[in-house]
Amino acid sequence: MEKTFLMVKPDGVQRNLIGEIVSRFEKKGFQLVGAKLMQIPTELAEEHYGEHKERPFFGELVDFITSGPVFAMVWQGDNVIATARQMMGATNPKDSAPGTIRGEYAATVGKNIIHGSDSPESAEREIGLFFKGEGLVEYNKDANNWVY
Ligand code: RTP
Ligand code: MG
Repeated sequence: MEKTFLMVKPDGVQRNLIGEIVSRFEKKGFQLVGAKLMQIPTELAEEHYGEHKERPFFGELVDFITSGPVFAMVWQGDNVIATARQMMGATNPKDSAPGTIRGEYAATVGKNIIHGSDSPESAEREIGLFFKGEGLVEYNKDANNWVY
C-alpha cells in the first residue's frame, strides 16, 4: 500500500490546526500508520530540505521548520502521495485553491502549514529520515470487526 510523509509545520501546531488536518485525511479515507510530535534538529531539517540547499530561502526555511514542534505523520492508501498534495494545495497560498488546506489556512509561502512528500522517492526518503523504520504500525480498519 502506498505511503506518504506528511507534517504539520510549526505554524500549524501553534495555530491549533493538528486536529483539523488529521481530520481531513481521516475523512478522506486514508489510514494513519505513524505519528509523533517532535522538535526537528537542524541537521535533520537540512537533510529533509536538501534539494533546496542552494535556494536563497534555504536558511529561512530551516530556521522556520526548527522553530517549534512539528507533527510528523505517515499515511497510507491508494494514490495517497498525489492526493495528499492536492488536498494541501499549491505551495504559495496565493495560488492555492479554496477548500485546500493551504487555500483555507495559509497566507504566506514561508508559513504554509503543511508539508507532504512530492513523489514515491521522496516519500520513501522522508519516511526513512523521520521514522527510521520504527514507530509505524499495521492494522486492519474494518468497522464490522468492532461496531457490532
Ligand atoms: P514542502 O516541501 O514544504 O511540502 O512544500 P512544497 O513541496 O509545496 O514546496 P517546495 O518547493 O518543496 O518548497 C519547500 C518550502 O520552501 C518554502 N519556500 N519559500 N520564499 C520562497 O520563495 C519560497 N519558496 C518555497 C515554502 O515554505 C515551501 O513549502
Ligand atoms: Mg517540497
